[in-house]
Amino acid sequence: MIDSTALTLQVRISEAILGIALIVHCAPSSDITFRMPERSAPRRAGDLSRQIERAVQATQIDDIHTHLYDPAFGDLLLWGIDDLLVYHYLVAEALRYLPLPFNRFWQLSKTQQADLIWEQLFLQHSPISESCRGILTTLNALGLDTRKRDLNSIRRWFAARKPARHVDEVLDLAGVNTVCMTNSPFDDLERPIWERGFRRHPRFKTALRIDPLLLDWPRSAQRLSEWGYQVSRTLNAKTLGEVRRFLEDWGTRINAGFLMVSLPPNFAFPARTAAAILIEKAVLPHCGDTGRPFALMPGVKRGVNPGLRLAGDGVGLSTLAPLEYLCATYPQHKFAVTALARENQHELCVLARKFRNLHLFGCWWFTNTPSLIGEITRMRTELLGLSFTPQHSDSRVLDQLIYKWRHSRTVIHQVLLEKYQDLEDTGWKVTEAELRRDVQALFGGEFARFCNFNPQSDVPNNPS
Ligand code: FIX
Ligand code: ZN
Repeated sequence: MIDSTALTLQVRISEAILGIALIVHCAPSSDITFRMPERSAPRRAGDLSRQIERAVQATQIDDIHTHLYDPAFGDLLLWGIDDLLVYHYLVAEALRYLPLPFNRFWQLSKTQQADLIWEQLFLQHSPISESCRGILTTLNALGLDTRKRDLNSIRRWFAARKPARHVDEVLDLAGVNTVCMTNSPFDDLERPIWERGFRRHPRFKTALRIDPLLLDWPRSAQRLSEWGYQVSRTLNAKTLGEVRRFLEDWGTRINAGFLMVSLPPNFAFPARTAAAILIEKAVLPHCGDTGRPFALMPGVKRGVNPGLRLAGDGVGLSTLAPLEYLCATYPQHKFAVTALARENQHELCVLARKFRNLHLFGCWWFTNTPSLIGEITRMRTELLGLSFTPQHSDSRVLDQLIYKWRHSRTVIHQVLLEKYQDLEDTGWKVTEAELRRDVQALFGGEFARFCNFNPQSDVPNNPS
């Protein structure tokens, strides 16, 4: 029921609007026509949702950060149920329940660890965490019956897979076109394979990872010198020149798309630390010469609980002043950034509005959960439109591509639906071709544009 005061108010408002409309319409110097909001034949919400879903499902993704390896790296490419179960995300969750000293857990074989994790996280408790649910999404998508809860039959199914075919089948099932690896010359298992040379799989791209170089210089100095670079522990001109030669050699050898480092929350720049000096005097000159972007991943506290090994890293709020300084001081350089702390996301968006040499990507690690992907993606669209990359998978096990992208696609679809619905409410109609264009931008197109873009000029370096 509408009471009479409300009715009177409504009539007055309508009259006022009509009055304004007449004034605007009659004003001779204006070509603006004030119209009552009108929605001509609005598309039904269900139709819009289906069109967005089609675009989100059909668009092949370029996954810009994973820890997967080209199949030529043999056992370094992890896949199958046991690797899925011993993923460090699940180890951290299982060891909360397991009444076992950490070192006893690490003494077990991979199969035994996987058995324990399955027992604790899937049988003793319902598998509702994001990482547990991910395994079930993956198995279900591969056609396995999750209702049976039969780990051994799942193992038998994977054992019958041919690895070479499995790679392409998983990429196809995940709707992923290419994955970018994390390539480290400091990894003793990986380095010799690059040195020997191999035939590259066309769907595996490269990024040069330099955490040890920047964050553990004394040890890296020793390694570089073993590899024939004339470096001393002191960061003098000769040493910095040799570090540049090292970056050049490895950037070329692996054909790196960009350089990458993860950083602790208190990373400082400029500063008199080895990391800051190396960035200023070796990494940035290298990026300047080659046009390679530098990807920074701030916010990780390594080894908060070392007994958990890879599962023992934590998160901290980063100071973003160093990033602001980098973007402002090196406008010709390109910085791709994902921050680990939820609380850093808003400041990062604002920073990206100020600096077009800054590209935000992904919901990294502890933020790769449906609720946080939704929140962060919504915030990014509201502040940056479509000029960011909402997600990377960070997969360590091939089959994870299936769930990480299924779950992310679902959330990205929801956010886009809200955003396009808001547009439709104004009368604006997005065509299906425009939807596809926008989703392609989000799923790799925008990152590719950023990589080819010269932030100093008005036109892309490489218009294509
Ligand atoms: O530094 C990184 O690239 C992180 O993604 C990893 O170190 C981390 O262990 C991980 O797998 C997160 O997803
Ligand atoms: Zn990673």
